[in-house]
This record gives sequence, structure tokens and C-alpha cells, in this order.
Amino acid sequence: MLSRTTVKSLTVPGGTLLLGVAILVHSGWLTLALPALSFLYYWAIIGGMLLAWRFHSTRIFFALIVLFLGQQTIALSGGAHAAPGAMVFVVASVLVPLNLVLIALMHERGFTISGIAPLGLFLFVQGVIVAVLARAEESASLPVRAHHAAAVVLPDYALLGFAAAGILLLVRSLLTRKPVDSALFWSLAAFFLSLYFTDTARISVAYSATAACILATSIIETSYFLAYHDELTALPSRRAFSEALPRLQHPYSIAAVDIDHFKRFNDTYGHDTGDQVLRLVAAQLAQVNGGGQAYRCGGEEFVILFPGKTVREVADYLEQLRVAIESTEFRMRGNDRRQAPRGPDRRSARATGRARKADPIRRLAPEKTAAPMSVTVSIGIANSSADRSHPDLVLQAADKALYRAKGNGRNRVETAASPRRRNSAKAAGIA
Ligand code: GH3
Ligand code: MG
Ligand code: MG
Repeated sequence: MLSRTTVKSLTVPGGTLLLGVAILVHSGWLTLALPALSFLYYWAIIGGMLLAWRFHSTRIFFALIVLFLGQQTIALSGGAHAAPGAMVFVVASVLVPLNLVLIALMHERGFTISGIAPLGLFLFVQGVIVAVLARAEESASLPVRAHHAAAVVLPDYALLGFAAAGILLLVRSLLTRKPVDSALFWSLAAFFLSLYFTDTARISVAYSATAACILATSIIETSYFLAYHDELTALPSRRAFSEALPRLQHPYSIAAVDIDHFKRFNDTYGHDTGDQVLRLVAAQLAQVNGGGQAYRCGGEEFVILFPGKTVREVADYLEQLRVAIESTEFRMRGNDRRQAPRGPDRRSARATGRARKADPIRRLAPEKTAAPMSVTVSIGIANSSADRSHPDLVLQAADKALYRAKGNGRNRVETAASPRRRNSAKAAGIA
């Protein structure tokens, strides 16, 4: 099923902006005149392009150009009902969805000549073709079907193009949950509405301005995403965790998670394989049940926050998680193998040779075979209580419990003892 984060990443702000404008436009509450709306449209396009350039987002930059060219072509053709240029109108309705899909599939390559030349040239060629078609077709008959008063009926192939592009962009944005992808989907929807209402210039321009706004805001959203998410695993980062921690209100639980013998894993299989494993483990942590939110707080150290839950309520979910990670087998990809690990692991590469036979990781995957591997995690949990009222204290207690899990043989979940119980045990001379 769709998670809350996925739904949020798809609908806010793109879908919400578009819905808001649709309500304003069709209820008659939008009283702005055409020049004011046109100003907003140009402002959004130019402002968005400047922002895209400043934030090195060539995809948004080109998407805004596509939108602008599409809109201009349609405006110049005089909509679907003007005899000359009707072909241009149809061509633009096919090319805009096609280009937005291409942009969605493109990698961000920066504002260098080699980065922008291919798509820039491609757009230029399209522009020339559209211009030539417009000339050649001055007296041709309209390829557009009959229409009713306010809306335009596009030919079937243009509708199909829109639908296919829309589905592609929607699926992609659900898969990646990236702001750029959801912005491309919603701007395509807004462009379609702008096209559909070409006859009513105010409505059409309002939708075009919305499409440009949606693209521009995705740049800000992307910056937020980069600042608050870890690049390797895409989990919320330490910064997000530091902000979430003080917001917790009793009762809540914190789980500290650390991968077992991960240094040895890196030494054995190389840093790149280690990175892949980190991604896999992170993906499993992100799926934890019980309303937990996972964060990557350090190299291979994660924290899961469970607002409103006690240790008793989350222990089973964490045990399920531990078992799921333990039983997940993965295979190394041939070219990821690195004999000499990178960075700080390099020093210990020699030392591991001695311990090879006893190494549980290596036993799972003997050298030169693609046998499946797995890793395990140790987890320490603590919840807030009268004695542990500050989140830092709960985190410390979870860390202590994790330390105990490591000491007790790893691959286990340990719960922090309640401070009161510990004190009474001390008083009785038990601990
Ligand atoms: P323990 O069971 O006691 O936790 O043993 P450990 O080897 O996992 O010990 P520790 O947690 O101190 O090791 C951290 C290691 O994690 C060091 C480094 O090799 C690895 N590591 C940290 N960050 C990354 C990363 O981003 N990528 C990879 N591949 N490895 C990392
Ligand atoms: Mg570790
Ligand atoms: Mg560690």
C-alpha cells in the first residue's frame, strides 16, 4: 500500500497547488485580470529558470523551457480553432508530454556545455520542425475534432500521448518519491488543463502559471530533501533526527540500531558492497511497523523513533525487523568486489586475514563464489518515563541497551532497564 510519506510527496505541494487554482478559477473567486495573470506566468517561468540555474537543476530549467515553448506555440497558433497553426497546436500537445517524460528520465548533468547541449539541441530541432509545419500548413484543414463552447477536444493521439506520459510520470514519482518527478507529473496535468481551456485565456494562463510555479517550488523542495536526507540510503539524516528528538512527547520509544561486525564486512567485501548492504538494511528499517521513523545517524548506526509507543508495544516489531534483516540474503555483484578497502578500513585489511576462518560473514560467502551473504543488527530500546523524561536520557539508555546487546553476543534486541528497577536492584546489592 502507499505509505503516508509517498502520498505526501506526491500531493504536496504540486497536487495541492493545482487543486487550489482549479477551485479558484472555476468558482469565479479568481478575479485577477489577464495582464496580472500573464505577469505571474512570466514571473514564474523566469524566476523558476533563475532558481534552477542557481541550484544546478538542468531538468527543471529545461522543463520550464518546454512549458514556455509549448505555451507560446499554442498561443501563436491561436488555439485549436484558428485555421492556420492548428497543426502546431496539436504538435505542441504531443511534444510537451514527450519532452517532460524525457526530462524525467534524464540524469542531472549540471550547467556545462556537454550537460545542456544534447537536450538544448533536441529542443531547437523540435522548434524548427514546428515552425516549418506551421508554414507548410497555412491552408490545411484542421486535425482537431469538434468542440464545445469553453473547452477544446484534442485528437485521440494527443490525448493518448498525455495519458501515457501522465501514467509514466506518476509511476516514476511514486517509485522515486523525488520532488522533481512529482513536479513533472503535476506540471503536465496543469499544462493539459491550460490546453483544454485555451479558449478562455485567463483560465489557460492561470494553469500555465501554476505549471511553472509547481516546477519552481520543486527546486526548493529538493534542497530541503537534500539537507534533511542521507544521500546513500535516502533515510532522514542526523539533522532531521536532531530536530525530531526535542519534539517528542511522552510516551515514546527510541531504538538504537547498529550493524554487527560491519567493519569486518567492509574489509572482506569492499566498501562498495558495504554501501549496497547499508542501502538494503536502511530500506528494511524504513519499513518498520508500529509507526516508527528510521534515521541514519552515523556510518552504520541508525535510530528509530516511535512517538506515542512504549517499549512493550514496539519490542515485537523490532524483533521482527531483526529477524527480517538476518534472513535477507543478497549476492555481491561481480565488479563491486574490492580487494583493498577504501578509507579507514584499509588499515585493518591485513589483520582480517588471520580471523578469516572464524568469520561468520566469510563463512556465508566463501571467496570466489557468488554465495549469498547476510548481515545482522543489534538493537537497544528505551522508552520515556518519569525518571527518563528528557529525550537525550532516553537515547542514552537505548545506546546502553545496544551496548549490552553487542556484549551479549550481537544479533539481538535488548531493552533498557527502567531506572527505578535498577536503583532498587543496586540498593538490594544485586547489581
Ligand atoms: P560492532 O558489531 O561492534 O558494531 O562491529 P563493527 O565492525 O560494526 O564496529 P563499528 O560499529 O564501530 O564499525 C563501524 C564501521 O562501519 C566502520 C566502517 O568500516 C563502516 N562504515 C561506516 N560508514 C560506512 C559507509 O558509509 N559505508 C560503508 N561501506 N561502511 C561504513
Ligand atoms: Mg557496527
Ligand atoms: Mg557502529
